Amino acid sequence: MKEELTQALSRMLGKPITFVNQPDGAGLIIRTTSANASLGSEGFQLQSNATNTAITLSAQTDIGLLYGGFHLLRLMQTRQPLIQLNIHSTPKLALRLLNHWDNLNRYVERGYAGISIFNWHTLPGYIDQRYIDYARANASIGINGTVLTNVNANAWILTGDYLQKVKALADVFRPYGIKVYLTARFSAPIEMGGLSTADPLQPQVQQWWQQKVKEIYTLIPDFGGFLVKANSEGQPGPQDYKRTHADGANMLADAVAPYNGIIMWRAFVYSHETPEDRFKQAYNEFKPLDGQFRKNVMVQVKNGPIDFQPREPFSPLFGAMPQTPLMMEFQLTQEYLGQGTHLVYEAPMFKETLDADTHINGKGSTVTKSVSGIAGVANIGNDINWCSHPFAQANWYALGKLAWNPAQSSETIAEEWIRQTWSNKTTVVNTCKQIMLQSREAMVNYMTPLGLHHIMGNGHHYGPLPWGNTLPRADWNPVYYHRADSAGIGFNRTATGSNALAQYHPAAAAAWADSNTCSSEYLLWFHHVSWQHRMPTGRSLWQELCFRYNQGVAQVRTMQQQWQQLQPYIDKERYTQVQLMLGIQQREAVWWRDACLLYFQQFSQQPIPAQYEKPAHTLEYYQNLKFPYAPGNG
Ligand code: BDP
Repeated sequence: MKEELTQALSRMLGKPITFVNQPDGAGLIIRTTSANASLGSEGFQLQSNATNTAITLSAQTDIGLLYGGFHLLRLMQTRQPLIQLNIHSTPKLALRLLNHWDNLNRYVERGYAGISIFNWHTLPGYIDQRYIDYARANASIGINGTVLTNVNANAWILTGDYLQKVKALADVFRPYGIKVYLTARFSAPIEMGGLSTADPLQPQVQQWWQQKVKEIYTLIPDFGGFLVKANSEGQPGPQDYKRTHADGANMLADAVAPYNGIIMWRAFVYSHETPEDRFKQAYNEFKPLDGQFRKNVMVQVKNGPIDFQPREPFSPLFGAMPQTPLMMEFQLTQEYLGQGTHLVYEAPMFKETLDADTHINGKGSTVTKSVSGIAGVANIGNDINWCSHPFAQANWYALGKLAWNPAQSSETIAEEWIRQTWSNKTTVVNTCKQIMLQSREAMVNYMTPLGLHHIMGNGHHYGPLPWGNTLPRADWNPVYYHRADSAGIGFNRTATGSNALAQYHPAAAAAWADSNTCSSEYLLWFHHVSWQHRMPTGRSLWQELCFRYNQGVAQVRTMQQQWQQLQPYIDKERYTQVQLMLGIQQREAVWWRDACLLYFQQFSQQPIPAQYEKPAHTLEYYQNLKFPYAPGNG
């Protein structure tokens, strides 16, 4: 902390900083205190004295002091007054994690910012300054854990050589309050241990994991534990042996329990057989297991029931497993959100889920109340600015800030980030804020308005593919999700359809149950409605669809104009970078709009109203586009 304060303060104040052991009452007084138990192990306090000549930073631990030090620096950097400070801050959630989907060969699954920052080849001998800066950046926003490896796991991370490398990273991260976690490949006892089975109820399998865990904790005494993706998308798991998710999770939980480790067991599952409605899968598999998990197991649930779409209703698992601690999984990397080139500020999307009311314990039972931690699938790579798009860092920032305090508004977080990243000038702050705060809604409008979902390209998920119907599993195909036909469009998830709505508390379901009162944002998530369906705006559904797609394009054009106004205030390099990216975003918004409207028009049989731009090409043209260069194409 001393180092951080010295570095930052000497630069901000333009003079050297001195530390003394016997303060004379003025300046910054730093002390650890055991008196204030309410601060816990990570909280801090910042208080001015009566004459405003001194500020006292106190915490119970060094990590608390570090968080408090960063807070003070943030106040200074964002030009907040430093008089009459009386701040008492503790994290609302205990676990605040990044999940890297980084493979051992440094390819980042769904990564759009270069290759992995973790260079397994040169570790442990070479400690890249980046590891230290990574820890500093994370600590400055309260992140206290990181899963280094992809959920589609490779057992080799658990070999002795790799563990030495993991230890080197853990040693770097420790002073910054960051614990290291790994993904565990369920079949590792077979692949590495030479066993013939990975059945969690077999004693030799249990022993293998116990030995492995002991080896890890000998090297890394504060190792956090494992994140596991099992029996999902081809990953091995306990069901391969006719055991349950609880059997698998508990076996690992028992192995790490003596060392206070935890298991984060993912609920992102869908069965081998094509289900009637993929929406219902995670709930169907996990809800019955509530109460069967060990105390140190957390079930990690994606924010929505399908898969990181531009807008999803909250997953019905939140609130539905009262005996099991849940982790929230958000995706920072923009797999379905324009990937590396679209400016999308995700905080409003995170807030939408966190603030949603599950009604489980009466009105006001927000999703936040049902989680013990938040994980963000990292958007970090070895690009020079970490996240590639200059605005993508805001999503990393927002994740940390919201995990510390989910009550903070998207706007406050945006403003803090803008002031620290771009400038404290009012025009820059206000204009960037406008751009950021409308960006997510713009993206929903030009990609998947009114509750459309999963209509993007196969595999790489780049670009529109509403006509997609060629994959072997029905629920991998866009047509499965939008169900457009001459009668209408949307997925009927009411009692007359798949009845996924029944997975919610009746009071939460009530808001979506009737197509005439369901909010437009979620309409096609839950209803198959006719093209003539009257929307609250007075337009027909078809007209509303045309309106929204065009609105999305208009919003991106507004973002472009707003950015242009900032040219005098932004350095040329970053100005140009954002300008060019917005150009791509605008062209892709037009592409999404035209491809989707032309395709859906085949069913609606109605014209695109005359006030809107006409598509530049035929539907066939869009259907024939190929993208061998799309990231994730294999
Ligand atoms: C999907 C991604 C895939 C991940 C999977 C997961 O397309 O790359 O492996 O989620 O979360 O969104 O496990």
